[in-house]
Amino acid sequence: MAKARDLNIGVVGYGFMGRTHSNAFLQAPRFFDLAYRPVLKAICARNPGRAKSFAENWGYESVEVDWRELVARSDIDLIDIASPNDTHEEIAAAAARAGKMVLCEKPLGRTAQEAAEMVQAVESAGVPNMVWYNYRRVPAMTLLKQLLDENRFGRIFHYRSQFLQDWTISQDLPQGGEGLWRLDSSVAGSGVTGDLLAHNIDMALWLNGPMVEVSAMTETFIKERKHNLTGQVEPVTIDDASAFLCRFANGSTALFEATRYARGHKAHFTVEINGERASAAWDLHDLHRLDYFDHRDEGRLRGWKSIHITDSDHPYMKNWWVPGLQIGYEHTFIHQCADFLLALSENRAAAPTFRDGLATDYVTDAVLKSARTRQWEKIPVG
Ligand code: SOE
Repeated sequence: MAKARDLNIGVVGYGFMGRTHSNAFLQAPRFFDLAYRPVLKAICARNPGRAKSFAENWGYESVEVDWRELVARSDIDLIDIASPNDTHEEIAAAAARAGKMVLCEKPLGRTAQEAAEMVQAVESAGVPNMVWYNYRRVPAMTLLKQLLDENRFGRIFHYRSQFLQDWTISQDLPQGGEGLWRLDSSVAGSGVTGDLLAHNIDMALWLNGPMVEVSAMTETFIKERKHNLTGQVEPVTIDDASAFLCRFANGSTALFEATRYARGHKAHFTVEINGERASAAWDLHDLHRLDYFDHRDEGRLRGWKSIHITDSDHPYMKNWWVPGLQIGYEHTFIHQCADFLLALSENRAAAPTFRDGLATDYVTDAVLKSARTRQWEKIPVG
């Protein structure tokens, strides 16, 4: 293969997601045969000292403290937004206007309105774009998508999905500021609906097609918390738990739930799908297994099987170790990065695009609205 072309990356944000993305940019060309090689040109974050040590750790060539300076640089091809949700729209729009490719951490906007503006910005500039809904690239989930596309399930009756965590149960946990902005709705947009259910929804739209309508309820269990930025005890305005019923365009019915109050569950993302001929079930705590039931199997031997997704004919796995050896969470970002770079070299879009991210935001907006109105809410066709 010809020598890969450099693709100069500027990342905004050095938190948890800044790390997952940086690692993906470094590892993707080491494990996948790609026409582009990401070059970590600049990391941008407000604290210069910490940005500098982040740059040293990950091998960034330079540091910026103002994202506007980063976007203005002529040596940057791609802006990757890994900063809190309230920064996504402004940075993405400016980056697109400057002709940069734009990648953005999920959820795309705090609201569908913000996400729509981001779609408008990248589409009118004609720049490649993608949202980091990383769990689509868990090999078991990619395999499930292949099985559905091969129509092994027949008519789909049910879809079920949860994302359960337990890290905000303590009353003493403050809200807001670095590390805890997910508890501040002015920064995050919402609580678990935008943070966790967004993953369930993106996955569901991809696997099972568009949704038609939702009926939701949300709950905020702890009503007041100290705010890290003001030092004052303030009302909590995020949803701590969110659940909804939904109808899909394919006629299936569904149940979704996310919470940060399920004691004992850390990142229990589950997916189950029941069709006329087959069913499948998966959970993130055991991410390399897909449980599969095929009703067409011979009766005496029919049953649920647990497929260990580590063989070289499983999605992405031939690029890793030898059969039987597992990969994990960080690899989902590496796969997504590799898919983006492959799509770029083939001059096509890499999903989920910003338009796909908007489709998820339409659903999260409808979920929050339904919880307020106590009515079924239709999902806009996007
Ligand atoms: C929240 O705890 C969180 O980190 C989400 O923000 C991520 O998107 C999810 O993948 C894991 O949980």
